[in-house]
Amino acid sequence: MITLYDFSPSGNSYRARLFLNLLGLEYENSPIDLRQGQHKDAEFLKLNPLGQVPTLVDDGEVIRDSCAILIYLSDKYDSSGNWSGKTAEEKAHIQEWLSTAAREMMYGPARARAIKLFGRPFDLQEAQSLAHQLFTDVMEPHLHQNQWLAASRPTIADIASYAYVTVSDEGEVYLDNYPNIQRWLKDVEALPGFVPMVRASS
Ligand SMILES: N[C@@H](CCC(=O)N[C@@H](CS)C(=O)NCC(=O)O)C(=O)O
Repeated sequence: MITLYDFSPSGNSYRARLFLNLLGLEYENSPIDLRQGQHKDAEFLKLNPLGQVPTLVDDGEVIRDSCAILIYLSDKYDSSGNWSGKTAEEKAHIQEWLSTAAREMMYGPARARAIKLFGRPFDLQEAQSLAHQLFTDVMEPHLHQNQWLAASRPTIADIASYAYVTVSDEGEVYLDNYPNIQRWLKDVEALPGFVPMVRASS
């Protein structure tokens, strides 16, 4: 039995939730309310000493970190290898995007959103500028040439990247100048099993 500990407005949690649904896997959702500080409860810290969501438990195996969860689920439950990459080149390109999702995506669009929605104490202009740099220099040109991020089909690179791009407007980072990113968002949304991100502002 898979249990996902998550917080619905969290984009990192959404990465795991979206992928579980795309794979059609049954799982139990265990909400951890960050606003109530539940992620620092002793019971939860026993599972994930970092006190972060998402955390996934599968048959006693505890996986923390959204990208690690994507790797785990694809390796464990997608025997085709479509999601996790089939060649050295695909695997390397997927890893590039997972690293980008963990760094540039977090310091850019995710941070801008966290400042606007949750009052996190960072520099909004800097985060918005990093987001536009990522979109302008990296994602838009790549998606102008390619339908998907890391292969000729969707992979976990797309799932990791989609979460914070789709709600970038919640950090007042708008996608009007990025037609290829907008097209790619729609392509992800057309995947069978897709579930939308819970917009924190809704
Ligand atoms: N690298 C981790 C980051 C997880 C993370 O920062 N989660 C946030 C919610 S989006 C959290 O739990 N924050 C609470 C805290 O760090 O105290 C991942 O990708 O899952």
